[in-house]
Amino acid sequence: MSDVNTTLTRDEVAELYRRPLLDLVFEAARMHRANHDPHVVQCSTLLSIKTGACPEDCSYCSQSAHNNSDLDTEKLIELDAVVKAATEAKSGGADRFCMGAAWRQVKDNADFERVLEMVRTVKALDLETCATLGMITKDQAEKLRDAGLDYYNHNLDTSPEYYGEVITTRTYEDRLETLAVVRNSGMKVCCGGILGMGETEDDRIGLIQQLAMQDPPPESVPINTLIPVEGTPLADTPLLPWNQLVRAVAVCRILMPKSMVRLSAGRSGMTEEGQAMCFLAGANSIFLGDQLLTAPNRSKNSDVELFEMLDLEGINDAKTAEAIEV
Ligand code: SAM
Ligand code: DTB
Ligand code: SF4
Repeated sequence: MSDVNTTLTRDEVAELYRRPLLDLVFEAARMHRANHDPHVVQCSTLLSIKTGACPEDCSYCSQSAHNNSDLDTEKLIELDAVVKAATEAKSGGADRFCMGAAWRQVKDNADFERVLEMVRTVKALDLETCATLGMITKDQAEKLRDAGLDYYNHNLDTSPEYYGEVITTRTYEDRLETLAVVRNSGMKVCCGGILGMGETEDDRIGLIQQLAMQDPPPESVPINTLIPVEGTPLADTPLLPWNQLVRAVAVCRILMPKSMVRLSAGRSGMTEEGQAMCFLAGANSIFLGDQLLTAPNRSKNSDVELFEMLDLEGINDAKTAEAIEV
């Protein structure tokens, strides 16, 4: 029997979200321990394979041609550069590699053939593979699947109501359609959003409702907090209070008990105690490495120290194993 609640109401999600914080975290931790090893946090590394000059107008994004960030643009990179980055990611302790391209949609051209080759090569390095390339067709999804792509990332970003305040060049419906294409191809779905874009608590609840209502729910749920980027319309957005992030992580864990809940962009702006609370509430994946797609990430060394402090496993390199033994 499916345990997916496709009739989940906004009020049901709100009831969870607004429980006393420590009761909510306690329930999420219980759910986490029933479904996952609570001592393991999976590590992924990101690589931007095509950077900037994106035709979409996502108001948070450094890569949109509509925004004025001072980012250097770059055409689709060569296969060699991907092999180098993936090899380094693996020896640096990641077991998952995610490639992102600043495209509105995938086109059937030589670039797509090169991306397929990238996927084959990264998969052959024995890394879990994920890509986020914008909208894709059924045929493209099947080609990516056949090349060895495990997950396709496509985020809903926020609630249906707030979405139009953030992006106007692609609709919520377009996103749901792309997600259906991915799901039907047999690849795993990676779908989450961004918190701290000036949305209300009700919008955060609405986003989680949309994620948890999918049947089946996404196997992977990235929870990003806004990285404010100079030159974007959201550059001066007030910081999300940490307890809101913890609540969102906990509700995702309770409503999508088997999914990977990824504490994604924005960790650089968080305290270590705040991150610890997110791991307790069920987050079980991070991005490891000094860079996300275009923005800086926490340093790997500080994450090694954090994992040691919290007795967490998941950074798989020899140096870390030694450090943990000491
Ligand atoms: N162009 C593709 C797309 O949007 O479908 C893929 C790349 S896009 C950069 C991947 C995701 O990164 C976005 O959906 C968004 O959720 C997240 N993201 C982008 N900029 C961000 C920022 N400044 N802060 C937090 N998350 C961000
Ligand atoms: C996701 O939800 N977060 C990652 C991944 N999917 C591709 C991307 C975060 C990007 C953060 C901003 C940047 O580096 O440009
Ligand atoms: Fe383009 Fe993706 Fe950035 Fe939107 S989030 S502007 S689609 S790269």
